[in-house]
Amino acid sequence: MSQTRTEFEAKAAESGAGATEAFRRKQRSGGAAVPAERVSAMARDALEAIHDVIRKHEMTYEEYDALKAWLIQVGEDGEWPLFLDVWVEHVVEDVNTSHRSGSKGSIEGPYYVPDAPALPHDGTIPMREDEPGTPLTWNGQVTSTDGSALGGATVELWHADSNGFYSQYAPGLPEWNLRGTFVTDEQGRFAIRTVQPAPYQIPTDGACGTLIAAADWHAWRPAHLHVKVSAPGHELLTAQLYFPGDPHNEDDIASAVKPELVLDPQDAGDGSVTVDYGFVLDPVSADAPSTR
Ligand code: MBD
Ligand code: FE
Repeated sequence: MSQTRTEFEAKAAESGAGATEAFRRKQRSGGAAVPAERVSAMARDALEAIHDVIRKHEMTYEEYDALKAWLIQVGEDGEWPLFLDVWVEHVVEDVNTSHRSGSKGSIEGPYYVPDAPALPHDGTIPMREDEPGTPLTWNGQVTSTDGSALGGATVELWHADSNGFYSQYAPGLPEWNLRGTFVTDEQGRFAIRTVQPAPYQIPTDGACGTLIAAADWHAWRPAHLHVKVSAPGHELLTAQLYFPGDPHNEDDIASAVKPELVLDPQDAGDGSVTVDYGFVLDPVSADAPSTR
């Protein structure tokens, strides 16, 4: 990768390869075996659902071949993580967090990277000296469902820049740009300085983009902040936060917006924006499904 390339030259196959590699690293450390009965039951139902679509629409052989060619392309472009996280993960998230009484979560998506630089409870996320975008100051508190403050909780934040690109998935950006790990103070509080992200368009030059163009859909997610919030004895909360008025809050391609996740930013009057938003974590209970 040459140093003179910029984020605007991002390629689907490059971000796809990166997301595939990152997923494999995560799997190695946390992959659990799925019992054969569940594999059998879910695979059979998935195949039957596909058979139903073929019968309902009387799929032609031309269409079957187009499907086969497209599936091969998804793999070649490394876009399985993108495809699954955009069109499937939101249901998995829903099923696995419905027991919670604390804060709503949302999907992780393909661009999380663990072990982002550690910062104090009050800190500025790593960014370029001339980082474009509206400065954003975010104050919040992490509590448990009983209202007690969670000091020493971890708030991992990652998001696209004001051009809609993620560090490590587009060229020309510093490795940890707009990625940081904050730790709350004794009152569970944090104060984060960053910049507002832009709406995000998934790569249009790969297989997912081919599907979007062929179906005449759009490729947009609303502007969003990604977080993972964790504290000992509590379930990990993976969430995304959104900005009011974004046209794509209503038609997110990844179906990951919930009304509870829309921020209420205030104009600070100096060209920057402040926002208050905190998290309530559910204590771990014996019968809760595992979530990451
Ligand atoms: C993203 O930035 C994202 O958050 C999701 C869920 C899918 C694709 C790109
Ligand atoms: Fe994202």
